[in-house]
Amino acid sequence: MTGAAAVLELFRARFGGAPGGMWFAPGRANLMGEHTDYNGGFVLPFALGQGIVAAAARLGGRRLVLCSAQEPGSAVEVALDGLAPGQVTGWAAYPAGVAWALGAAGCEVPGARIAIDSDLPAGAGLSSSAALECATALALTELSGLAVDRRELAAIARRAENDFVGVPSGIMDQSASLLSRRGHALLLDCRSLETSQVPFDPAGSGAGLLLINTRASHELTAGEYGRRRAECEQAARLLGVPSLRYLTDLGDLDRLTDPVLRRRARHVLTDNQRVQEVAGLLTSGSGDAYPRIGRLLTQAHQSLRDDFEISWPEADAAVDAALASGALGARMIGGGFGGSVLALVPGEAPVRAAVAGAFAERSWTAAEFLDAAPSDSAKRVGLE
Ligand code: GAF
Repeated sequence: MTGAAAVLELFRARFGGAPGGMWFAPGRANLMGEHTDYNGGFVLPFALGQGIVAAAARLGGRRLVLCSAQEPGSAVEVALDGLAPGQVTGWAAYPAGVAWALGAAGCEVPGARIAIDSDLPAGAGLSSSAALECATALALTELSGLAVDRRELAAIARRAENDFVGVPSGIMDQSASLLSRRGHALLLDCRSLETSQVPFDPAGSGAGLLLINTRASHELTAGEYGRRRAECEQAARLLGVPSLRYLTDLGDLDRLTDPVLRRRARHVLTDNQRVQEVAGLLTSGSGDAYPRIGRLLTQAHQSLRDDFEISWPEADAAVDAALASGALGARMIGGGFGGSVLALVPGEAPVRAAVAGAFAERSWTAAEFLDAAPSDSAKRVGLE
């Protein structure tokens, strides 16, 4: 049993009765633009078919009662009145943070029971946290009949993560979960927050997307993410620009005397350019678009590995094995230090075999291969 049926069963078993509705929010993969979002730059993510389902019902009294199929143990109860950052920890901080951020945005949040289920592997860098926030945000607003614009909802979900959970992430993941469209990647300008849907159908051009969970778990709260963000802010300050987004010329970087800051800024500048190049290639529909996008993916991996220094051994080995077995390109995705690799492949089988072999040779836990179909954004769901 999966998806809506499983979460409905969980709701009935834990709370009794039927939910008022069920909402699905997808995880994301990112085609291009890593660590560019909080630098006011460009990103090009797409929603996955996998995500979080929340079954929710209104509850008299000002409290949330939360349970999750992935978190055995008793339900977590959160009082809504006087809710403040620091009061809730662990997985429940994400939905509680959304209730808090909605309240801070002037949305009257009802008491609710919420049961949660996920088919996203945890720690795989596929934005299970943002999916949890977005499923909760849709559930709480729709249960109370509030129509909140999706861009605003993304900002609210991000605020939950930044200010309630304490992770200094950008706006990419929540935007991907709430604004994506099937068969498209979402081009997001993180400075103006303008978006456009870029047709993205590799299968239609004889290429496939393979998502490789390296099983090296990633943890955004672990400090390195925040350190990279601080380094970027320092580089922007030294260069006299509001954010690294304003850089357009590699020559500008010579003014940074610190080699580490220079490398960080170079990654952001070149990745912003790669996002625009990939979006241009996809829009042009040119015959060699996918081989060229593949090469850009691999360049991005090199930049993330050497300039931003956030790759990890399993990702490097997966990228090398994918390229050696015919992939058009491959790169690590997400915040770094663990998680997944995205490969653009002419055929999956040789790449799967090569990656599996590379991991077995090193006695690493076997990698997991996942579908990466550009999918629709969060929505209310029923039982199929
Ligand atoms: C994580 C963050 F949540 C995003 O905002 C983004 O910065 C990403 O890492 C790196 O591109 O997913």
